[in-house]
Amino acid sequence: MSHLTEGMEAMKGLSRKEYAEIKDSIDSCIRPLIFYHDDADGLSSFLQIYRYKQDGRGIIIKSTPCVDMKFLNKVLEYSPDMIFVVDIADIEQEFIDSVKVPIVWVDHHGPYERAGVRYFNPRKHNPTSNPPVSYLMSKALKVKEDDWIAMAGMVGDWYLPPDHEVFSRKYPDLLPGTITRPEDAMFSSGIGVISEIFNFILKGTTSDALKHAKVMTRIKTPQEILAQETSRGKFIYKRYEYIKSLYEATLKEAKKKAGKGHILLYNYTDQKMSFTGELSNNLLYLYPEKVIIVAREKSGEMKCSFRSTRVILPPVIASCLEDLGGRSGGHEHACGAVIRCSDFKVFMQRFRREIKAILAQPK
Ligand SMILES: [Mn+2]
Repeated sequence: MSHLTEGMEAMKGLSRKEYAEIKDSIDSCIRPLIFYHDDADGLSSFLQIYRYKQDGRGIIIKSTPCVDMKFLNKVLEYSPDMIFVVDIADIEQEFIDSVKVPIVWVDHHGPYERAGVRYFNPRKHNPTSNPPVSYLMSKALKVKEDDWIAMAGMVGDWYLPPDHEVFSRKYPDLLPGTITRPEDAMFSSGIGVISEIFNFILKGTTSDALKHAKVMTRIKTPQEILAQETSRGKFIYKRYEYIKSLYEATLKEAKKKAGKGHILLYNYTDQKMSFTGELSNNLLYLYPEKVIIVAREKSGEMKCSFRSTRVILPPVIASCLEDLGGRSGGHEHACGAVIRCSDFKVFMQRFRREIKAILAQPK
């Protein structure tokens, strides 16, 4: 192995200096406004900042992962002295130019070219590196009591950190030492349940989600929720159970779509709640050989989530979308796209053909 590749291997996250800069900015502000993605990784990243600081306000970014001019009033309303943006793929340049408040952006998508922000993204060093933001935040802040919050975020993003054995020794009930694959942590461990709780309490209306996220800022231990030891824990668990029952019904329908083919396509319509990300992860776990597409129909568009263990998805999706004008983005083996309903059939014809050709090549 050359020195260069060794260096690349070592660089899975951010540099020591960058972690220190993130921590310093959190230490130096007094009224942080924190924008975060509406999933376990986003919530975990928010919670780590808020719990460390014991102050601030969180704003959940649902649907399109971009902080744009729609959110300017949130900034004016709270008048923060610093803005944090965590686990959000993009920030509109106009928003950056308009807020007149320092912005610290920690993310693992893209990277994008933006001016006037302090942008921390491991993909700027190594384009194949993709540790969750909850991992980056835990490396920056190193709060021992919040290690379970950090791990729930990572596992929710299909990731186990290199030192997961340390966590297993401290919390054998949450992550048995026998578990070494992130998907097993996600679907068959206590910490996986916490991840699912993080994902599920963010469902529904924004005000419901915020209410539950706020209670999460005060929870001391995972057992408080899992064993419903306190009224706070009970409050979180009850909401989780309710959403879980809705989810299970949808998953049951989706499993019926698994046939003999290479592709499992499940489409559904739900006006209130999206389970698209969770369903596609769960289906990939159950059918690891298949390319998974979960598509939710809303307002004339198909909001799709793609998963595959083998195919590098973004270029395939982009080429199938070429003249159709949809949008797509995400990671190599987990990504999303929005496609007009009227174009979906054509898209799927192309996609099936492409996938068939790719899977026909030797591994
Ligand atoms: Mn996310």
